[in-house]
Amino acid sequence: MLVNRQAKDINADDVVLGSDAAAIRRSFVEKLFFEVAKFPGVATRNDHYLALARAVRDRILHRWIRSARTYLEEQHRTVIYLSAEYLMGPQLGNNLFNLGIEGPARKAMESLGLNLDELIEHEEEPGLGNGGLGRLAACFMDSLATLDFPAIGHGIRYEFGIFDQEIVDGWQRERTDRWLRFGNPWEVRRFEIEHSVGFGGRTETVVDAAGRPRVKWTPARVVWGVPYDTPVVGYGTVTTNFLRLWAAVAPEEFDLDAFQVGEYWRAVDEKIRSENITKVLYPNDASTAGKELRLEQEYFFVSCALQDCIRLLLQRTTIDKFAEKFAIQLNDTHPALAVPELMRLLMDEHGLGWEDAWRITSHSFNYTNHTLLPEALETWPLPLLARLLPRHLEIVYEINHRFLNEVRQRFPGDDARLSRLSLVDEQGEKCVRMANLATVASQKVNGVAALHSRLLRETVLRDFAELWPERFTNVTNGVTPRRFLGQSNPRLSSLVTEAVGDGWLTDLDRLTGLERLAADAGFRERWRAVKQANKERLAAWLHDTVGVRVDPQTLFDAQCKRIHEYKRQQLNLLHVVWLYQRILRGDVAGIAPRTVLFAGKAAPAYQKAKLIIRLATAVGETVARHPVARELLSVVFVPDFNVKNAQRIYPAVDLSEQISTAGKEASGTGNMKFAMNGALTIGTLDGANVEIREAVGEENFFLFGLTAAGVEDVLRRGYHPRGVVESDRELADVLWLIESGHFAPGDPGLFRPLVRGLVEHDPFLVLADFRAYVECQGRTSKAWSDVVGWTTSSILNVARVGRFSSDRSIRDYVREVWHTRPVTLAPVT
Ligand code: F58
Repeated sequence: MLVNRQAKDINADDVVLGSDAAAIRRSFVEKLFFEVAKFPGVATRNDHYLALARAVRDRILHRWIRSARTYLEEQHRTVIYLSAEYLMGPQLGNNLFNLGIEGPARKAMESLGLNLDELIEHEEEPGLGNGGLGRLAACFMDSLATLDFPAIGHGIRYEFGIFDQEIVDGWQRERTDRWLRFGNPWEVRRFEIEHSVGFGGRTETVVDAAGRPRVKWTPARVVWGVPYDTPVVGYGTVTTNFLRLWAAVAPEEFDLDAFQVGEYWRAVDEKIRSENITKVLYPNDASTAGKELRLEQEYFFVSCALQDCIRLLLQRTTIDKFAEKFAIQLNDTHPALAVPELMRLLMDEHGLGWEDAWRITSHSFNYTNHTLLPEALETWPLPLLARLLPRHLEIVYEINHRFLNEVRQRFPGDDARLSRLSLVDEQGEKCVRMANLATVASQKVNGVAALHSRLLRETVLRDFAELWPERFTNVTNGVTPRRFLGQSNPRLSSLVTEAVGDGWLTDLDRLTGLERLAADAGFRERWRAVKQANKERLAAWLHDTVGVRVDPQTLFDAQCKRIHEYKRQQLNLLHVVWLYQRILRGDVAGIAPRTVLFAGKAAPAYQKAKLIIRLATAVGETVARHPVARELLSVVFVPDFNVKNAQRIYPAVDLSEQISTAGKEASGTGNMKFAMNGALTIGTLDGANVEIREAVGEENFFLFGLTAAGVEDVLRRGYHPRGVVESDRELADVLWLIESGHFAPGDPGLFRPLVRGLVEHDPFLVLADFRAYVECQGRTSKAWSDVVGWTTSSILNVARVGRFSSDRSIRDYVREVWHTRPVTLAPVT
């Protein structure tokens, strides 16, 4: 669509929205009447929520226009974040917070007889991600805007996000996430933009107008990608970036040929098939789906994103400036098809030769790896690629051919190395290794914590690190303190502000100012009171929604994350059962009364993970029935762990469980959120735990278990879990109690597969670490009884976690990877 360049006197500054209570009230009323089309008496809570959201969105769009205009005119290098997942969390509360207008909004609502908290609470979050990876993308969007870096996030507008989890009779039950059913007030659909994305078909070489040979791809099928933008407002700044999520729509309402010959169903079929591409998020968190539709999703959104970058670029300059203007970050390999897609667009659509196209491509991309687990490393079978993306496969072959020639020159005769480095895995079913593709095309490759980055260089990408050592770097993850401390823990935030002054939310290292107060008895008392109040709030919520009563005086011990064997919820449960047995024996000396909280979703097809949830609920029920045990112990499975629920939990926890098998958790980010809210960590030397422990001090961290090297050692020597059981009487008793059916009287064999799995295989060394874990938990109990010591450690944890702000991560990316500059904007009214 043509841009109308005559209309130049239209100025956003003519509109004064105001941010006081009266102005917000006025906007709210306007929105309720003229956008939501409701009036008092018929308006529902959702209508009020929509009206307020729209009023807030206007204020954000005001800033966004200032940002977008400046970026367009001044042509700054922009970060293009490509991620198949974004777990943004609820928007209203966070946007009010970042805009700094929560107070006036509250007043405005009060003046109308409405309660702001109820409206914030009403919002259903867009669950467009599985876990850590998607939430990291959202934290990065917040930090990029807050630090004034031009950035666009591209992703998929899944109509159904991650399933909602219910617990029915102790089992996980999945419900479709119909997050769009009451409307989404935050997004802006851009009707004037659409990109066509092809699938299948064939390629041929043709001669172009200039007489040069060019490849022409004629897809068998085309879908349109249409963008929906969600603005992301920085905290305390005008800068407002956006997340552009792509939805697939069929280009024709019907296949007219089919329709005309009377095949109505076949005609509609094609439309359904196209639009299915963005229907649903694959709910796997640590293994690849390997499905054709997943490949379609991945290609679909990166094609839209790159076509969109080129569209923007050509508004102001020429195609050869691509790499200068964009720094593209691949959030894992899910968007790695962007590499052959950019090559294709540059060569086939814009007429560049291979060398020029490759120079641009290889100067644009960077790749972040989030896992070393073999089952999570993406590979795509050649036949599938040949069928769905024939042109891209040709390009991948050519990249590989040129790359392997380079390797041959450096390592003549080293065929084994060649086959390890190849983009194509020739063993068994031939596949493209997406991590290799991403690495070959990137300026920088990073892991997400120091240990993970090292292991990445030493294992999965070892040969690449040998080839190009300078390409590898580490950027330790971080989390946004705005959402995870400022917004979700207002009590602690006020206390921190009182202690260290303003400004810490954008300069988290200022939390070190708390250190000196750790020795101040009065301050400790207030700190403790904040945690206590947060625990009471969580307890009340658990009572209202889950229907369980927990005692806020007990130690709140929480493990909240996806359910996976490598994260070792089973180890936690073995300890719980061990405590239970001690209580039954009357051996209660030194046991701190605890509430053990579990939360997290299991992939719907991951039977073992679902059985682990069942074990947690079963142990919880059994303990709750026992009159003595329940005085010292309670075990609660909190359903539907998502961003919204996470924000209720983090502020109220005393002890954070970060107990993955060393070497398996790339970083973890929940570990940071708990620590930032004053929980102490019990954990292994895995992922970012290593750095958290270094930061907070080893005396303020409960460490146990094998190291990554130790794990490898045990496995190399031959690990015999049965031997461990035979040498540990208490462990044998714990396993026996579970296997005996004690926790599943109606179905005594229920948990046998879990026990068998541990005793016979135990791939994640749960039993090997059992004794160390139980002993370490003994130390947590002891520490809990020392209120002064615990509170001191809690304060010191918060004081020293400044480096786990996602602002620090973003600054690291800017310095090491993106080389972009911040852009400061004039204020808006
Ligand atoms: C997570 N990965 C890591 N993947 O497990 C965690 O250690 C890290 O802190 C986090 O990334 C951020 O770096 C993760 O969440 C997924 O959810 C993928 C979704 C798509 C399929 C494969 C897993």
